[in-house]
Amino acid sequence: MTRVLEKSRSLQHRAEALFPGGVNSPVRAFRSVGGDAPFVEHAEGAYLFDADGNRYIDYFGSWGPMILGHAEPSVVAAIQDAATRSASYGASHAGEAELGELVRTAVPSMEHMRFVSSGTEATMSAIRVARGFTRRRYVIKFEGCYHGHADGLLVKAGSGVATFGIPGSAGVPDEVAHFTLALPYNDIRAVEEAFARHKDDIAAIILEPVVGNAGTLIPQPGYLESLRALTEAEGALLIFDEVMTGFRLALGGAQQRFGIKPDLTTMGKIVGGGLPVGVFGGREDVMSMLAPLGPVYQAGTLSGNPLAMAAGAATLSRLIREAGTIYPQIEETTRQVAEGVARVAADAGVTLTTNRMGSMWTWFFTNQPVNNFEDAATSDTAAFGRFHRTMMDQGVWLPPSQFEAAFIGTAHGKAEVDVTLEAAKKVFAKS
Ligand code: KE4
Repeated sequence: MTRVLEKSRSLQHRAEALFPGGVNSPVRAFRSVGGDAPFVEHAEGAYLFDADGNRYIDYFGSWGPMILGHAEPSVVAAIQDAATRSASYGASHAGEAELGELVRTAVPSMEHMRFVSSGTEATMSAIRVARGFTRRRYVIKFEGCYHGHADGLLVKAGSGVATFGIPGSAGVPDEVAHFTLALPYNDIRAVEEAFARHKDDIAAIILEPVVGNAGTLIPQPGYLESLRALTEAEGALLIFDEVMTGFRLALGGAQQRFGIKPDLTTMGKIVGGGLPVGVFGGREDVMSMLAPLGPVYQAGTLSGNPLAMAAGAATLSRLIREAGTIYPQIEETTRQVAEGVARVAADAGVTLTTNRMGSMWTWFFTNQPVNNFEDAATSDTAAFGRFHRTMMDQGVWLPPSQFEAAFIGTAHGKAEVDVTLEAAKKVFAKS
C-alpha cells in the first residue's frame, strides 16, 4: 500500500522554517528509522489519523500517556469543563489536591509530592531535593536510562566503571557531568564499587525500575532489592523514575509490581492524561526540604495547572475504578501482539529478542538476550528501520526508534491485534 503523504510533507516544510528539524522533540523526526514522519490531524481510541487521511494503529500513545486511548470521553469532558473556568490561575485550587489524593491512592509511597509540568522537571527537582537532604554531591544513573534533559542527567559513563561521568550532550560542562556516575544497568557490583569509591558522598541512585529508554530492559531477579538494601546501608536515597512505568506496569507502577518502596518517585505521562504534568514525591521528611518549608528551591508558573489536574484526575479515577479489568486486559493484548509478531518473524527466519512487561515491550533485532544497553546496542537498527517503515505502510505506527518501548492501552482490541499480525506477515514475507 503506498501511502499519500503530500500534506504531511508540506507541513514538514512549513515546520522546518520554524523549528530545528521541524520538530519540538527530536525523536519525532524519524531520523533513526527513515521515512517521512506523518503529521497527525486527529486521534481517537487506538488510532492516529494523519493530514492526508491515512489511519494508523498507535503503539506509542504519545510515548505513554494515552493508556485510555485518544479522546477518551471522560478526559475530554474534564478538560472542557475546567477550561470554562480559565486555563490557569497561578494560585492554589482544589484540583491539585484532587489529583494528589488519587496519586497517593495509587502510589502510597508518595507521602508528600509536588506537581511540575514535565518528567524532566520531576527528575531534576527530585535530584536537587535528594542532594539537599543528604548534603552529598554525587548521583548514580544507569546507561540506557533516560530521565529527561536536565544537564546533570545527560551524562554517559566515563572511561572506567564507576568513574566520573562525561557529557552525553554538547552544552553540558564537564564539571556538571563530573558529579553523575553512569553505571551499567543490572550490574550490582558496579554500584558497590561506586559506593566504595565515593564513600558518604553519593546522594542518590536514580533509575527506571523497568527501563523503557534503551528499548525495554527487565531488572534481573534481586537487582532492585539489592539497590534498595545498598542505598539504605549507605545512607543514599533510592529514586524510582516511574515517568514511564507509573500507572503503566500496575496501578502502583513498578514499585507495586516488585514490592519495593523507593524514597522518592518521579512520574509524568499518564498522571497528566496527555496534558503537561510531572510529579515528584515520596518521604515527607525529604520533601520538607522544599521551599517554602525548607532551603531547596523549586518552582513553576504552570505547576498544578487546572486543566492538567482535571485531565490527570479523570484518567487516574478511571484507572483506579477499573484497575481489576484494565491491567489484565492491556497485559493480555500486549502479549498477543508482542509474541504474535515475534512468532511471525521466526516463521520467516528472522530472530527477534522480545522484552516485555505489563503493557510495554520492545522487539530487538538481535538474536541474543538484551539485559542492558550494551546488549541492546547489538541490534540491527537498519533492519528495525526497514521494519518500522514497512509497518507504517501497513497502517501500524510503532515508536520510531529501536531504543524505545511500545505501549498498548484499553482501546486496543482483537481487531488491532489481527491487523498488526497480518501486517507483520506481509512485512516479514518480503524480507
Ligand atoms: P519529559 O520531560 O519528556 O516529560 O519526561 C522525561 C522522561 C523522564 N523519565 C523517563 C523514564 C522518560 O521516559 C522520559 C521521557 N520519555 C521520552 C520517550 N522515551 C519522551 C519522548 C520524547 O522525548 O519526545
